Amino acid sequence: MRTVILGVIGSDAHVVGITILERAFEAAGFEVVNLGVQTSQSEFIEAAAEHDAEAILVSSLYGHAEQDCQDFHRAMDEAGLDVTTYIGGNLAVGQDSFDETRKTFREMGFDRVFDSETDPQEAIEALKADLGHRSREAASERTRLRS
Ligand code: B12
Repeated sequence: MRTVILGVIGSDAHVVGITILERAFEAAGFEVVNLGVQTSQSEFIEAAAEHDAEAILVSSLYGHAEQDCQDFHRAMDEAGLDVTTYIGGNLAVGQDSFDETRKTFREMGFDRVFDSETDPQEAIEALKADLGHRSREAASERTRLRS
């Protein structure tokens, strides 16, 4: 079964969103390791390595996501982790348009960025597509190496 790591990063204590996401991803057939609220970068990384996860789903509601996610992808690289990363929630404070917010987090290394209006089903479909794509790439790489 495909495992995803889910949690709310930093000092953020908003729990309702990840509870809904946990149930939706489980119903869609994923194994969900829910780290809960106030999760540090290293807790996400350690859990992903321990559970051999295929994706990390970061939630942030309180407006400090950009600070909390600084150097997250560098720390993942240093840990030798290559997993799909999504972030979602209320990611910015103030008047930024969501396009700006998406750009900021894409540049930080997240594969996909979701706003607080996201239907969990949308993220599930996106993850199925992204993981399918990665599996196909890995399979064709294996075939290439064998030939
Ligand atoms: C309930 C609530 C609280 C409760 C939280 C209780 C709890 N334990 O969960 C309490 C009262 C404790 C609280 C505190 C604070 N809150 Co508050 N809170 C809310 C409120 C009203 C609802 C949040 C909620 O539960 N929504 C329902 C769930 C289902 O929706 P959701 O959380 O958005 O999650 C969905 C999507 O965002 C998305 N999603 C979320 N994460 C991810 C991740 C991925 C990968 C994906 C794909 C999708 C996704 O999918 C989820 C499911 O559909 C919101 C306002 C609002 N209407 O959103 C403010 C809000 C989030 N809070 C806010 C703030 C500022 C705070 C405080 C900082 C206030 C303060 N000064 O103390 C503190 C922070 C405390 C802390 N350390 O976290 C702001 C954040 C502002 C910003 N980001 O710009 C908001 C937006 C209110 C506002 N308009 O100002 N809060």
